[in-house]
Amino acid sequence: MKRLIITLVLFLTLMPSLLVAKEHQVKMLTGDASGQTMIMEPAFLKIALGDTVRFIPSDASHNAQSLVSPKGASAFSTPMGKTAVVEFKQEGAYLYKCLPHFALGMLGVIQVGKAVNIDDVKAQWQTLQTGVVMNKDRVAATIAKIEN
Ligand SMILES: [Cu+2]
Repeated sequence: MKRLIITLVLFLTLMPSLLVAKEHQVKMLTGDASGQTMIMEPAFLKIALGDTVRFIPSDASHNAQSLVSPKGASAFSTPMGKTAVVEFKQEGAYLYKCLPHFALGMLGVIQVGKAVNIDDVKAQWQTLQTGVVMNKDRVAATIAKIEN
């Protein structure tokens, strides 16, 4: 009986963190208050496995689509200029872009749990960065925030 009660208490204590997925927000902004342009806000976001992210464009010209994802994760692409929610079901780091503003450095990172693919993201950025002409340092700084 005592063991049953302990099990029950443990279950009830851990249950909220296991079952309740959180929703996070990323704003896709043409400009922010500090004068930065074509920016994901926040550019780096750490979430838990199973959490969702609501991508909110400031106007019709932005979307979010995955560039580098962990192995086994499905790619995502939100509709242009529309708010959309993406669920992250695979652990690891996701590098994503706004399709029209990739060259302007409109990229972001979502880390889901442990960044199991950190080396792959950093290696692929070395190739991808040749296509980014603006805000390249900002993207590099965002990628540098990925850690295990
Ligand atoms: Cu954009």
